[in-house]
Amino acid sequence: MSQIITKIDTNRSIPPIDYSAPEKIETLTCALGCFWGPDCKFGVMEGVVRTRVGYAGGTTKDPTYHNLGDHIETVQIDYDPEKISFEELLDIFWNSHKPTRTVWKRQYAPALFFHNEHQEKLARETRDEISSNLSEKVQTEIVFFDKFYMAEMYHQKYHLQGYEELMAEYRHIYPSLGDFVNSTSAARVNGFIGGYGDIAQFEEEFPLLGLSADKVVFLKDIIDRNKR
Ligand code: MHO
Repeated sequence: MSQIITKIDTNRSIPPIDYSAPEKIETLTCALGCFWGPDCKFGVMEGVVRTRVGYAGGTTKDPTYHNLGDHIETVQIDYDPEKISFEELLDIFWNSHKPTRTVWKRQYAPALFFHNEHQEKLARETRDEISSNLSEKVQTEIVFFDKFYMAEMYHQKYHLQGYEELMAEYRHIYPSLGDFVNSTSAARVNGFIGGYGDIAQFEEEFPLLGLSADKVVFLKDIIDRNKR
């Protein structure tokens, strides 16, 4: 209910990209080392609705960043299956790490946490295919998704949170950090800042991001610098 009230508050303008979410949403949960990067990489992709980072894959109850136990830094992506497929996201997963590399710390182990049989089948098939072309053993874990613990707020959209100029606007739009984390606009902007997406995509999407004109210029400068 409070969500709806937020959305009709005329003092704040919700970014157009956040007006509505698709009816059908699917989730991908995976680990690719430090979760700040994959939060950006997936967050910028068209079809990705929202992202969050957290901990999964272990048995320790209520892990925190400084008390992770046997959990892994994990990113969770809600996406619109009409716009992007699990296959495409899985492809990015495999292309974003070296599956044969020995893991030096469980916190950074690559893993795919499947949510259903369809995801499991595709994950195992692609793993076998990759494995058949390699002489070394694939170390990447493919395991059933059990539980995801949300990471501390300062880890969410980490790169974006580093820019006070932009955060001031987001705080105005989304006084609650939870709404900020769930924002597609925030996911895209975090991704652009992290070095993903390109100027062409930015030119197309900036009118939907809900940023003021000078912050659009500010962000474009960051993207330009990233690409140099
Ligand atoms: N090397 C990074 C890892 C952070 S990530 C959330 C750092 O400590 O700055 O594990």
